[in-house]
Amino acid sequence: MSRIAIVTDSTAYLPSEAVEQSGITVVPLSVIFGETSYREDVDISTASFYEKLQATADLPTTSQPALGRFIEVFEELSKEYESIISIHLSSGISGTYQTARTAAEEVDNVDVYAFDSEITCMPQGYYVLEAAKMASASETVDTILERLEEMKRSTRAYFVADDLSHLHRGGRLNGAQAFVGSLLQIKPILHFENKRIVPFEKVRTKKKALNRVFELFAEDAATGAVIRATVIHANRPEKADTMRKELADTYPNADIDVSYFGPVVGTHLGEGGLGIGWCKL
Ligand code: MYR
Repeated sequence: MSRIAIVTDSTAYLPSEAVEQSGITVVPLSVIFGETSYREDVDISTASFYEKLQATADLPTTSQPALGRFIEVFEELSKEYESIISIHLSSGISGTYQTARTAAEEVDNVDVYAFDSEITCMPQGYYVLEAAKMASASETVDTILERLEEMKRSTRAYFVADDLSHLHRGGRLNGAQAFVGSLLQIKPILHFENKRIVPFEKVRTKKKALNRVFELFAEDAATGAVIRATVIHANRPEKADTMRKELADTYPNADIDVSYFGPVVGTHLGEGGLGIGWCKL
């Protein structure tokens, strides 16, 4: 039995087999349609979420897990583990990490280390999988946290939304004041800077934006470094698979998968969003 438990939140959108095999505990965030709250991947699947989104005029909102839920999870794990590493979506876009930190202070019989991934989706998932692998190899908390910081330094993610108004409405788009009058006309490439989502470059069409994201990926991949990458999509699996194949054919040094923007992130990014995230191994 590993002495270190790994916890994350649902926005890592990890495949359920990986979660089960690695013994990871996932705390869900929720999407709210009208009066009804759905924990993502528990009460609502990603497919049903996008169906519901297409059928509703009242756009959903999201909420982070309650403090009490984190306390329950940490207390339960304290029965079997000495330490917990709890890895969360960027503190610049959600209060989840801060809530996990507060819960960590409330529990007595286990050491909880909350880790701000400063990103979300599968790039966050890569930290979680690495931490779980290291925990099962009996590495120490310090070694695992150092490795996660090292991964953070080489992690990149660039993404494009079909309609920026969702991010704007939810208050998750920073540094775009200049674009506000023309939110529907432009397709800026977005990325994380200092934990927040900001425009990286202003581009007029989605095609040009995605080509530029390919170029940014190429700058790292062309060095020959071993790269783990993910093409992330908001209900565009075929497009994501085409992108994955194109990248995999060009860069054999990159291990590329396809992942998705699930309900909570999809609420803010909107259907049709696409991106690539990667880190050097
Ligand atoms: C909450 O209610 O606390 C959740 C807020 C989630 C905000 C998500 C914003 C969109 C993130 C796009 C990420 C792209 C990563 C590659």
